[in-house]
Amino acid sequence: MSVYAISDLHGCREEFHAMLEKIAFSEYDEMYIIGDVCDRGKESIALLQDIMSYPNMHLIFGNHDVWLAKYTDLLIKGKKSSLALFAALHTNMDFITWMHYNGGVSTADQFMDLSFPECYDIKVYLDSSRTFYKTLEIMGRKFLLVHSGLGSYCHSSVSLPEIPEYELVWPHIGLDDNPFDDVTMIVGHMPTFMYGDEYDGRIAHGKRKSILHIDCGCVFGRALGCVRLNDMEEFYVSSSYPRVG
Ligand SMILES: [Mn+2]
Repeated sequence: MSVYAISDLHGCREEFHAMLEKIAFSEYDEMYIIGDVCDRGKESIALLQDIMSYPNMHLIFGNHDVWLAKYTDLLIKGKKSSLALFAALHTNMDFITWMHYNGGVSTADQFMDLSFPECYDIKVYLDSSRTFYKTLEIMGRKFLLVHSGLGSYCHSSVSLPEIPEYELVWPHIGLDDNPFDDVTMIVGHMPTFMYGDEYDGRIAHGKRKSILHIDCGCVFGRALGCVRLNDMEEFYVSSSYPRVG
């Protein structure tokens, strides 16, 4: 049995399935998706539905998953009458930020094209899988999986349950921002090319601390990265998206 971590799929469904094939993902394996399934890419909702169909895939929320979970009710209302959406677009800055600046429009369109039962399935899934970090121990090695890192709570005396959700999905962290000496952190959120050209399209490793940044910028035309936690082998699938950023 192998345990894998992947992050920031952002609707890159084709690349995700290519990765599952590459690693020969089976029913005996586990996959942790460290946030941001939807937005920006082409097939956000179909990808989310694929993930929902695997009992051995586990979602840890990222900021984009928080948005979708927060607004499923509004989008379902919008299917009945678009007035609800118009009202939100005039009054709700957070909704506008998701829609206009973070790729939410295409996700919302795809969601509202579904049948009502499919919409409710997604709502129930997101409500029941609302998780912001996961600790694991594999082959004697301890892991902490979290979308953006520990934000301003990055100190070794921190108690994970006390960290506000916002700090686990939003702040951009440094390459070495792991406060623990005996825990390997696996994070996404920040495409690795933003840490420097030498990391472009590759998983970035902390220089002094045990931390892997695994968002290789697939939706920005780089690559989809995945790491097998049993032996830390890395896998890559090239992106079909145009290179931006
Ligand atoms: Mn993110």
